Amino acid sequence: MSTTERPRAEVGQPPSAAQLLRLYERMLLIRRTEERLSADSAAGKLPGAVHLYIGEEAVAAGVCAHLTDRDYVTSTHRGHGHYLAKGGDLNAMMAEIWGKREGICRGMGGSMHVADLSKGILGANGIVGAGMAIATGAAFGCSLDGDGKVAVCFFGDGAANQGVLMETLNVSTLWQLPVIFVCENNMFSEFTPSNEVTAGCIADRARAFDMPTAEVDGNDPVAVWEAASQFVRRGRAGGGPSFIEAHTYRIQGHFEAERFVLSGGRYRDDAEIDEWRAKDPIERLQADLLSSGAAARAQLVEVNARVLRQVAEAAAHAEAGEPADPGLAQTLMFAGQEG
Ligand SMILES: Cc1ncc(C[n+]2csc(CCOP(=O)(O)OP(=O)(O)O)c2C)c(N)n1
Repeated sequence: MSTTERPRAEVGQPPSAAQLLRLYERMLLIRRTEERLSADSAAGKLPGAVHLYIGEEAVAAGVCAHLTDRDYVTSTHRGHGHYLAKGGDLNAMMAEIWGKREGICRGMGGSMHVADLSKGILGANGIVGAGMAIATGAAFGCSLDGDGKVAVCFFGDGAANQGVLMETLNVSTLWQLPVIFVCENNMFSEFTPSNEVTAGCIADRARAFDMPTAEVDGNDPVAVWEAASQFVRRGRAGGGPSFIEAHTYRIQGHFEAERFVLSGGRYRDDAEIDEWRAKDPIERLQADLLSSGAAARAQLVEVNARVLRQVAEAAAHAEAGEPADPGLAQTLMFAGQEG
């Protein structure tokens, strides 16, 4: 399947107007949150690095639209979008990134470890590729429970070169586990273009296991939504694992402030970034909503205002929070030791 084609087989119903509007709001929430994080990072207000997902929102939102709190997701070092798309609390995530006690991990994890087990968010993860084994283990649990839950594993094109991908594709196929692998091919692994470190087509690695596979335009929210709809349904019904390769682009740096480590060095042209800005998934969905009559402009303006208010409130809540308690680092190490 070409990168621009939508998967046709067993696609089922396209999203309704209400579903599209929810998708739009979720993507906008991720975008506005990260724009605020970008500004706060530049102002030196955030402890530690933040890896932003701007431009890739359609992938997390389009997939997680099909999940409930009982399903699981594993994430990456670029995890804010997955957390919010899966229904994680914005205030608690923002406070976590600010290193505050009110954070979802009491400020002990920061940006790269936002997690909420009550929502099935098994955690962002600084270890590239680590989510694959965690998601596959969660899917094994789902299959033992036998009640239709699924696990989704988000990972990057760089992570696709970790050996654990082969192990998890193998065992999930062998045991027909309800896991959906979602490779976010954003064309870079840190400062290296994907084509310098990644051989062949990533989706072919899943095809080698005869796994149902879709290659989609990851900047097309409807294409992602439709592919995920098909595969999540399949996983819930006991149809085993599946694989989505979503072609997208990282608009921001690998992390905010990357220019300080690059000290003037470049690894891509501005023209390439501009080319991808023109394929913005949120603007694309907005244009679709307006042209199809699924939403009126005033409605979208209102959604934008509501999202901006939520983000401003979350940032104010985080800024006013109490700094994390370093003593907790000792007691949160093992279950049951909490202070
Ligand atoms: C096991 C491991 N190796 C290397 C790194 C350093 N590292 C951090 S992010 C990254 C690139 C990951 O690229 P990709 O999986 O494509 O995700 P993206 O950053 O593009 O979202 C690397 C190599 C790491 N964190 N963990």
